[in-house]
Amino acid sequence: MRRKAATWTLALIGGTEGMWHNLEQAISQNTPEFIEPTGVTHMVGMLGRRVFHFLDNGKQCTTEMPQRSKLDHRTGVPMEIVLYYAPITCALAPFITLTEAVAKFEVRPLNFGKGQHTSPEYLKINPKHKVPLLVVDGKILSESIAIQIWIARSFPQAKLLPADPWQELQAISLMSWCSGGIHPFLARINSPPRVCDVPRTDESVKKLAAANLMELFKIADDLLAGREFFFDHFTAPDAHFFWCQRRGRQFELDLSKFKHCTEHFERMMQRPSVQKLLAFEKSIQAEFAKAA
Ligand SMILES: N[C@@H](CCC(=O)N[C@@H](CS)C(=O)NCC(=O)O)C(=O)O
Repeated sequence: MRRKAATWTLALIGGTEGMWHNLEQAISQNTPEFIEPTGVTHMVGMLGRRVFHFLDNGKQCTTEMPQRSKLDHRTGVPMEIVLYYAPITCALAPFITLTEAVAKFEVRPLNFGKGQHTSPEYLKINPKHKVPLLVVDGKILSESIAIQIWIARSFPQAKLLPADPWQELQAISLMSWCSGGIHPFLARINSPPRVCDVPRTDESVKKLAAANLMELFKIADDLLAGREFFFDHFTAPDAHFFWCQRRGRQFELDLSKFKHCTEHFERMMQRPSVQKLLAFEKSIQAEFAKAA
């Protein structure tokens, strides 16, 4: 016990990536809420997943785990992670998981209002003209689910997918459902003419999409009954579903009858990663409004 606590102290003071990794491992194996006198710094608790509260010579201090880089497994050199993103979109989900992983990443916001996603430069890297798009050391990865799996594999300490192989597949299945089952109906409400060019049918397209979504949110509500998250802790599907639910609410679907979904949404809103995302989104929207 004393050796582990000493590791924590070192991690708090030294703060190299390896030390923080040790600290995190120590925390996952022990309860963080103990006081262990180890020289000058005493760990007294953990606020959220990454913010630590400790005493330094009797003075209360709070520190945040520094962002970590994904290291290239051959060279050991930190990899450059870039997320192409746009406010409101499903690119919010990988922003949340990268933040949960305390990953060091750069966000390149695209202004959809100005058509930046259909610019020749962007089409060169993503002919699908969509976000999210992840670029890792110049290598391009599209599609939310592949991106989420890459993040989960690259930052295993964040446990963004369940450890059990069958449960992991269940998580991938859930994300596929968010992306291929729920998202297309949300997209229809967002832009009915993209799926039906018969004049004066917009309202009908929206109504049908909303009815389908109600059925899908009911399924999610049943899955979330009696649980905080889809699995026994926060995982990537929670981030993806959070985005689906947020979009549904933005379209003023009445989701209030889905009690477990509502509780999940509120729980997600409390997470520091989501708070960070919302603040970031606001700043980008303000920037885009100025540029309009
Ligand atoms: N299947 C893709 C869907 C991505 C997607 O539809 N993104 C929307 C934003 S939510 C987008 O970029 N739309 C722009 C467009 O279609 O031009 C995924 O899951 O990554």
